[in-house]
Amino acid sequence: MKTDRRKLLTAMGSLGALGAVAPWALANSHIKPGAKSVLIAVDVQNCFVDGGTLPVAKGQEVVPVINRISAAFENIVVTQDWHTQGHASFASAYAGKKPFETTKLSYGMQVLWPDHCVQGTKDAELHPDLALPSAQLIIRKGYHPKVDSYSAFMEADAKTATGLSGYLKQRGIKTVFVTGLATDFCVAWTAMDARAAGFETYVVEDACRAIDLNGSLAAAWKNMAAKGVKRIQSSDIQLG
Ligand code: VGL
Ligand code: ZN
Repeated sequence: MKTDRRKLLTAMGSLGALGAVAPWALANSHIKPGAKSVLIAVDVQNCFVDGGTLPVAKGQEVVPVINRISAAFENIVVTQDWHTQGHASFASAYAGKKPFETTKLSYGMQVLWPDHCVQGTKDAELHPDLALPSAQLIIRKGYHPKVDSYSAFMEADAKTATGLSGYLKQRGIKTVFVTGLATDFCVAWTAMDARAAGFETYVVEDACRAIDLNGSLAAAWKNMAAKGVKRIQSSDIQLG
């Protein structure tokens, strides 16, 4: 008798716990992007995969994931990191500086990178397996010689807009899904600026890979969460 009751209480306890979970969290593929959603594929370029000038570990793994979920989107925007030679974000532009060190520029701290994604080079081309033929806009960023731009919306000086926010708003877009490279730099900054511009914003975690420099990945997720960016997996997106 006593044990039965305990069993019953245990069973009720787990039912209670189940009841506390939002119903959609139990089902897969609960997010259906509509006509007012856009998929942004950030910087899926030769530069950021093996053989590139700033390879992100397992960077190429984002390609099939992005290709697959693209079927769910009517609207797709692609970005390209697009630097001038001798760009201010390159360590080689400063005597005595090495890649992954930092320096202070007029707009604040700048991480210094290896020379990468120079305009017109093979390194700056989109990854050859990225298959997004219906993409409507390619936005290039980081082309001002003295200003970096991790974000697809706003350059690092925090005042020069790329025009992407206006483009999306004029097209009636309300929701942004961010994917690509790198999670903790261009993806995170793009997602946070999308929120700041008023878009509902998702980052599709398994459609991104990170550089993770001195804890930058954990910091990026924390900063994104604080700004209301939602973290999801590609399996959360309903295809077709
Ligand atoms: C990126 C570092 C420098 C990125 C671009 O795409 O995340 N990271 N330039
Ligand atoms: Zn760059």
